[in-house]
Amino acid sequence: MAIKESTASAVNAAPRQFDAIIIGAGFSGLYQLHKLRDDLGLNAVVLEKADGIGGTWYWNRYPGARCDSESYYYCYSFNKEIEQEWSWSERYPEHPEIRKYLNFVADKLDLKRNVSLNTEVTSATFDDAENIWTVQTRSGEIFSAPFLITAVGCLSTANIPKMKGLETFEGQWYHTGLWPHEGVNFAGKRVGQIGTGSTGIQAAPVIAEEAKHLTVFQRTANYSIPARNGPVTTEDVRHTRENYDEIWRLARAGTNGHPFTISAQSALSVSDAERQDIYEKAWERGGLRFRASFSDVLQNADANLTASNFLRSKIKEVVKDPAIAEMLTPYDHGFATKRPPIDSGYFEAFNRDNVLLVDIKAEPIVEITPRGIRTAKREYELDIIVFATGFDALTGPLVNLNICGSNGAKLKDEWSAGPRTYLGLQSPKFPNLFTITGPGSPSVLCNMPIAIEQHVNWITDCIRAMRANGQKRIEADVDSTEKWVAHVNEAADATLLPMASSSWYLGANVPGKPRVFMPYAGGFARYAAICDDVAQSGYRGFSLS
Ligand code: N01
Repeated sequence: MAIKESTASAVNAAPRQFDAIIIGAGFSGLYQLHKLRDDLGLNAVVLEKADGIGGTWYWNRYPGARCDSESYYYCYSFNKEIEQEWSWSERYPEHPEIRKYLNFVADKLDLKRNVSLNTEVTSATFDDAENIWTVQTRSGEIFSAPFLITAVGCLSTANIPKMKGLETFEGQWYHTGLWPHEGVNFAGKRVGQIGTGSTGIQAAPVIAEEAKHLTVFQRTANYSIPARNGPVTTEDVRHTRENYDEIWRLARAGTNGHPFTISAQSALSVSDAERQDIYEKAWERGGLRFRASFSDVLQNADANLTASNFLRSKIKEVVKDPAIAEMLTPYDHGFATKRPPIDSGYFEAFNRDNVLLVDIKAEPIVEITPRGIRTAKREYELDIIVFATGFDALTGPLVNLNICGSNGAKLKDEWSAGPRTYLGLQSPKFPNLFTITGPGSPSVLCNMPIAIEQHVNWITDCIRAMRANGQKRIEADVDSTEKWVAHVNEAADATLLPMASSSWYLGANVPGKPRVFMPYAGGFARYAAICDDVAQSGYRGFSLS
């Protein structure tokens, strides 16, 4: 049974003291708790806003929500028993199965007793004299600890566009990242979906099957690769279990934490026929691995164009109406310069009689009316509006915690021109605060569990070393942070990633957000080696006392 947050009586109570406070009970918070409690013997607590564990997967329950990484490697790698006991049912796990997995792990390691559910952190303040973080919660309860670790996820702050008239809408509206647990009954309903990112591309075909009518409001056309989802066979499970060491070795050795290698050959080094054959095979195999077809899809614009053109031709093959196919074809960015979605029947959905595509660049949304959505051309009558409009990614979940560091420095102000971190792990003026998969680390460019484990292991080793040396305070230096921020930009600029002007990697999806490329694009293996080297050097670039 998890710790339950006490309510009114807790107001103004003395702080509950811990060795470490972890915010968030998803993949990262749970593993961090295990490491600090079971390896270091610390009195650690996880504070979780929701009434269950799961983090991102607790909230993302929209129709079609499943993982785009394959199940056999979208999981922890630190525990052999868990590896051997758990088996996935599908190539891409659906959201309930991921929550089931996390509950299985939490129960197996007896983690829930140190998780305080229904505990929303509203602020965190550092005391320079004592080197202590004090965390306040929505109910007024106070927690304190020398170490504060944010495990709040990268895609956990919903981006709900401020659309004129939304409050007048007489139907129901939902954001995909805050989906009602009881589900939404689409039967007989006219549904409008705004957004065609990874989420919208997963949701649209499922909603189209259930609803009377679906109107998809598209701002930017997107590429998508078929997922080719299917059941995991007993043979698959056996093979995975027997080969886990090699699977993890491959995942950690690569760029994106996936257990496959990117082809060594350039897309421009082969004949047209050979290239077409390679892309066709990758298309048939499905999934994110498509972008590993050639070495330079994300490095060379001409190489990228070959992949983009292949995928554009596929849209025209699948979608029967040439005018709709043309509207669905992206021309403003190259394939994979934005996070590439994978789908189960997305383009096919536009062949259905009950699905309509509206290009809101050609006819912008003017307002939400009591009866639906009015564009510059006409009103679309709707019973339900689904906002698949993404997240205030990476920085949103951190800035919203109201973090106040050394000498009253506010994270919100320090990051007003974009996030400034050293290794994505710490920021100057915020001593003893560690961020798991924060901006400036590979995070969202990576298979998340691999990125999470690397960060949790590094943070745990750092705290272990500090305790062994009698050190009480660690803070990223300004100089090392400036250099790291410059290196993050340099790594992004060595790829085609910054070219997608509407990418959430750049913060472009949130009006007013600074345009800064946030994740580290230098590759997971390279990043992990840098972190290891910093640790071995005695934490170069940090001040310890
Ligand atoms: O969000 P997005 P998402 N008016 O930002 C549009 C991960 N994920 O939730 O492109 C009209 O990608 C916006 O248009 P534009 C994955 O990393 C993982 O789909 O900005 N439209 C876009 O079409 C993914 O990348 C899994 O012009 C507006 C869409 O809404 C990330 O989550 C599964 C708008 C938002 O797309 C985010 O994906 C699903 C406005 N005001 C997602 N504002 C897994 O497999 C935004 N849009 C684990």
